[in-house]
Amino acid sequence: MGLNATKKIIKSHLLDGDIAGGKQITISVDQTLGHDLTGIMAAQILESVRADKVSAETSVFYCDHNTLATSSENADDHLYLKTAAQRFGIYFSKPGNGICHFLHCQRFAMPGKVLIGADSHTPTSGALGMLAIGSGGLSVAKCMVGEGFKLAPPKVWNIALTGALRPGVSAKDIALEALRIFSVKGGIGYILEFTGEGVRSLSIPQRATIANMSIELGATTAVFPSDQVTRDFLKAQNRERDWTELLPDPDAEYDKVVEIDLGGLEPLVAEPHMPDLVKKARDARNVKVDSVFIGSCTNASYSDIAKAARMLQGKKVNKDVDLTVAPGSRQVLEHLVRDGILADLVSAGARILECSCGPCIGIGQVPHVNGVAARTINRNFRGRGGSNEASIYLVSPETAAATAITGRITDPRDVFDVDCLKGCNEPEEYKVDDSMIIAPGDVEDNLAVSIIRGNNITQLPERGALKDPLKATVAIKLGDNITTDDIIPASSEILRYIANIPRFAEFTFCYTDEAFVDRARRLKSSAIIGGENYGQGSSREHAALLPMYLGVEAVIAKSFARIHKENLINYGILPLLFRDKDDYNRVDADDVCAIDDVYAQVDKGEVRIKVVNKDIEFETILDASDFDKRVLREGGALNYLRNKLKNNKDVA
Ligand code: MIC
Ligand code: SF4
Repeated sequence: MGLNATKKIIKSHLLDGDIAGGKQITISVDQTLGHDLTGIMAAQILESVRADKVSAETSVFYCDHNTLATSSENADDHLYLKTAAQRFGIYFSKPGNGICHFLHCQRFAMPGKVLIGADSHTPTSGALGMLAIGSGGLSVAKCMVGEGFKLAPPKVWNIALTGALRPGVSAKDIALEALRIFSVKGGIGYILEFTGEGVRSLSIPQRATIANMSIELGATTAVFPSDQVTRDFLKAQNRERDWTELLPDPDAEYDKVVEIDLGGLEPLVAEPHMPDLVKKARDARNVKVDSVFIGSCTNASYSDIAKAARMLQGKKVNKDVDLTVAPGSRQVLEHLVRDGILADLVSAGARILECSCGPCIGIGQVPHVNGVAARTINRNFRGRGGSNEASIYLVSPETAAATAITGRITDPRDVFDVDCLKGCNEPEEYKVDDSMIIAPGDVEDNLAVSIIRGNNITQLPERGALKDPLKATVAIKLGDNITTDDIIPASSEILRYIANIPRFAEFTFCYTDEAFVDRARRLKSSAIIGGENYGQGSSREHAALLPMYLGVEAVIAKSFARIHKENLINYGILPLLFRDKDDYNRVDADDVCAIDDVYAQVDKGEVRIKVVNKDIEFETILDASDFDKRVLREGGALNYLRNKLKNNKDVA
């Protein structure tokens, strides 16, 4: 049997383990990325473990999330990130240059290579036939200094696309359709590999939209083939030399196969507050909307915005709607300006924002209380847009434009002759200008650069080895699908303290349970009870680091999202699974959980919990590799890395 495209990449990068076996494998890493939230963390880690220069082929820090700098803390963070990039030999993309995933596809992504990024939407680069996986800053920092990336045994799910999209139906609708069918948990444990004649009809930005939202399905990543479309895109970016073909063997095997007929799709929306609450746009037509946003790493390409602009040409944005547009990168913006498309948008009444994440993460354009927004972004969790009371609908650029005109969720085909969108394609040749990227080579002596650390940037908290025995009181009991935005919410007000752990920690679970922080502090040693898919969403490792800082020793849940589980292990918190999910009902907030012989039980992967105050016991599973168990015993990956780099230096 032949190999699929995913396994071809894994095979060529395999450092340890067997691609056909059921155990964790280790792969080598060619590229890494981080940004002004997660990259700060990665830089703090590199400093804390006294790393020299990074050794990955290409490492990039993008300044794209907190670019508004509404406070001096943000500006301090940017200066820290820039100087740390220069010190450690990392590319630095200046604010305004664009959103990390967008820019990575344009300027760095390469077929057949492995990218590990400190952001959950790193899979976007899978559009170019890369294996691009999101992880926490700590795991990414490890890859930067030459450690391989550890991956659960990969199961590959083939999504075969047949037919072609009809006008007015968008790549976003393919992602939403997949969410409708498979849910936010459907992809857990899988790498999605897209094949079929339908793929050939999709441009790289369209493939990027789909790969981007693979994380919303819970998947590890998504891989597209590298074909003539990929070659043409790289040529248009003046990077044809980076192209290699990557196709599955004709007799490639997959763990699962499904087919989606693109010709049968309709414009869709995801209702608040989960990306899988999908229905037809026409069935949501009574929803009145106050604001519309076209942008984010999912939908801010030239063709996305050109289509929306074509629909708005000669029309006005509805009087009750606020329309904002943020192009994905400066390259996109420049093409829109040169082609007069921006003028059409401005004349229709759109407000143009800078090329950054912005409203997607509540940095600007926070909806009013109980406001309703339609956005082309990828997640609509409660609180995501900076307000816990707002409702966000996920839509395509075409649906966004139609909605901006009517003031209600609108299927684009109901207000526009969508056949006229056919000519809105990507430019044949992009205007390439990397002057907003500072390359490592632009600095004479990297090791001589001093990192500028503003007052807001604290040292990372340290913790000792895993306690044995362990006693922890349940500080909070939660339901299913708890997101990292629930654990530590976004918005500029909160994220200004991203590098100041004691201040940032004050916001832990602030929307869910205002008393959590005080309780956890008082308890000193605590546990969290979660339902299914605990920690879904972003790679925000502060969702593990802050609980660790507040004394959380274990999270006991029905299931975990992959990146968050990695982050828990990295920060020395035990991620335990209820063996019998009904035991979830037997343990409550304030119960005292005790674990004896912790090291022995961790090694066995089976941990028995005694609920002291109820005199009951139940079994949990620690589904972790031998390496992860070692990291847990050492009290987390920071301790592990510190010890390892110190030993390497001692030997040298
Ligand atoms: C997000 O979309 O939630 C973010 C902000 O990009 C995060 C990164 C972070 O929380 O720092 C992500 O997706 O990983
Ligand atoms: Fe930025 Fe939003 Fe994409 Fe996260 S999902 S990288 S916040 S645009």
